[in-house]
Amino acid sequence: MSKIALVTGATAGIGEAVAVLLAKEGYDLIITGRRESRLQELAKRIVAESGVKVLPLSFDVRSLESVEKYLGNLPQEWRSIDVLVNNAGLAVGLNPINDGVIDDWERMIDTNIKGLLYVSKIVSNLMIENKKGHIINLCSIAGKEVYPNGNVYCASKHAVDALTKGMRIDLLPYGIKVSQICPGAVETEFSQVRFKGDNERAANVYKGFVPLSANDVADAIMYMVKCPPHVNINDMVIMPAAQANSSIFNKKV
Ligand code: NDP
Ligand code: 8X3
Repeated sequence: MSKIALVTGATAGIGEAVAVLLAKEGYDLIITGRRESRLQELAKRIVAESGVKVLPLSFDVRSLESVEKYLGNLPQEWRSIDVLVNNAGLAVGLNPINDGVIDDWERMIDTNIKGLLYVSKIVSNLMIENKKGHIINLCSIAGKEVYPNGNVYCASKHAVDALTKGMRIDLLPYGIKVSQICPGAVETEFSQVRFKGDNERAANVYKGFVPLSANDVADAIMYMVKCPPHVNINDMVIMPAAQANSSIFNKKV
């Protein structure tokens, strides 16, 4: 019987890369993201390249109503989800707390914490029904450490770190694995989003060293996915070799 994986935020970056790798492993895929046309294009590409089934669902994880509408009413053949990658997330702004933009704070808290919770509640109940499952949360080095002006983004990822631990305890009796991955700097659309389209500032983040690629992180996620049933990777911190912690880099500029 084929296996099913759900990847949130598959329209770019890490989510897109892991969706492609899961399909190569033969998983049928539910992919989500707000950008409908990108989602449809990715679905077509994956079907052509890997021949698996793909269900693209375009919605905003911040909307409980939408999450319930799409994930709470999955067609029967898509309800037996084996792997959930809780990837949709973002940083918006990089300001000191006294100069924080309330709307930026709300976007990060609503997406990174509340969106992850809305998705996890529905999918963990499906996994309990099916008596199997593996949830992998995208945390960050920002969920382990705090860096200057990272305040609310770091807090949202510290919340993911705590939620991963809590979910692992609560879902243990049902045989559901819960893991997280905590990457350092990965060159994706992340900094373009953080700096609101200031692409020069975004590109500067990755100058002078080799950052992780979305594929590097996707490979590590696939390692977690492919562990035998009795093995779970609770937590993985993955960094560029040129990054010691959240703020110390060996940049050649
Ligand atoms: P990208 O910006 O490249 O991709 C983010 C993805 O999340 C997109 O597919 C986007 O889709 C989706 N997304 C964002 N907001 C929402 C929303 N409200 N509803 C649904 N989907 C949403 O960034 P990354 O691939 O780098 O980030 C993926 C995850 O990895 C995030 O959780 C991020 O915090 C984490 N991370 C990233 C690191 C990095 O350095 N890049 C390092 C550590 C962790 P769309 O816009 O179409 O909705
Ligand atoms: C993304 C990595 O260090 O910019 O989570 O917070 S960092």
